[in-house]
Amino acid sequence: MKSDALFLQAQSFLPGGVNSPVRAFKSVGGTPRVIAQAVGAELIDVEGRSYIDCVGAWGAGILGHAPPDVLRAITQAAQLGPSPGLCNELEVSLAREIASRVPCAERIRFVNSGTEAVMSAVRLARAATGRDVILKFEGGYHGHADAMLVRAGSGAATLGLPDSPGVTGGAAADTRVCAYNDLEAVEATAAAEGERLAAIIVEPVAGNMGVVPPVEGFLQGLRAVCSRVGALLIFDEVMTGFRVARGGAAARTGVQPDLITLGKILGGGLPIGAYAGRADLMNLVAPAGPVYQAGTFCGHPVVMAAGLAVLAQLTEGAYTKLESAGDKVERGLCSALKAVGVSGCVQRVGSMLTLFFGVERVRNFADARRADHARFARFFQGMLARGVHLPPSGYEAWFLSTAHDEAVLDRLLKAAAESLLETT
Ligand code: KE4
Repeated sequence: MKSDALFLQAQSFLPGGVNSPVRAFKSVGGTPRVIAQAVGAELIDVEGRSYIDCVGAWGAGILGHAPPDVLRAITQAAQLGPSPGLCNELEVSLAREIASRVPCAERIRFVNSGTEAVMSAVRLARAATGRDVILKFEGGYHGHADAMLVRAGSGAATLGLPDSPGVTGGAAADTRVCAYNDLEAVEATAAAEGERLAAIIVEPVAGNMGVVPPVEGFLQGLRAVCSRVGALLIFDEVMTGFRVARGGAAARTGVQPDLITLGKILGGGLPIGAYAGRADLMNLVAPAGPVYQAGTFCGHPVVMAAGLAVLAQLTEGAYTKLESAGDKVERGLCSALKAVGVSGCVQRVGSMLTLFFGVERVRNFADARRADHARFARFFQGMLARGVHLPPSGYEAWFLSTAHDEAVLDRLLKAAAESLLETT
């Protein structure tokens, strides 16, 4: 198999044969498929085999792969010359578009990844409050900056590395961790930390321990705690931004953070991150203020053009379609579980969802760990053999796109029913 040979070669040059750990199929077994092309809801590997894609570029691919308008925008911008590393008009246009959708985003700074966005937002929160302590949630994944690699989710959880070697005690000393959805624990930590608490950072819909929605009142509670103790609330919407609603989770829940991080969808498939928030906070960022953050490729015009092209297609109609696709898959999976008498649950917000085996509900990382991940691995292989590529970890979200039409969803659910039967 060509993928095998290529993946073997890759391991001679790339650690683990990949450029991001979760791609290595460590928790599901087997060899990663080497993808040669992606279009719409379809991935095509180097053997020419086709798969329905539920990885969705880890959330970025909300319009499916290679959407024509986005490709056109990228080509046009690229033909004007690559990023000169100076000011350009497109960065202002995209910032204006974001500000029109995301109420708290009065000022925006573009960076090149979600990690950079979170790292910068945390630095800004510490500078703005003059405080050091950051509270995150177990199983929350906010990129691989040192202070965030404390009981982290996503690939860190998948590989059993939630606290990575190389992160010094000093770097993690000011990071506190609570269980997701546990407002009492947050209240206790806020009381204990008092005026040391700079910020709470939260995925307003957790997507890196599998999809775990906030329980009623959780986000509102975080907002109240932060306002009461003078800490900032940071919504990490790298995944949920423009995914769960036109204005992201802040718009969907009505809870306004002080700072927000964005990424993935915003780049139209190209590398991007952004942090944004109230003008009085963001104007502390250099050169408007003293908080330093910089980047050669920040605001790259080709990436800005891709982002504008994606957002232009994310109309209310698109979200209606995404919601309907998510609902269909959720209902189909639940009835397939029932038909074969397999215990499990589907947790979903909009077009991001996770099928957990062996548990009835997942409210936090401890619940997610209790799920039957060995069962998921068998199911993953069954789906792959039937031409459906799920994210290769039970701690990830499946993503649907506007390219996942009825016929694609029917094929996906047929493969799921057969794979469930086979792996019972
Ligand atoms: P990046 O640095 O990977 O662009 O973004 C980090 C990040 C920050 N915040 C949230 C909520 C995120 O989900 C992510 C990255 N998500 C993972 C997928 N769960 C990226 C996939 C990977 O690590 O290969």
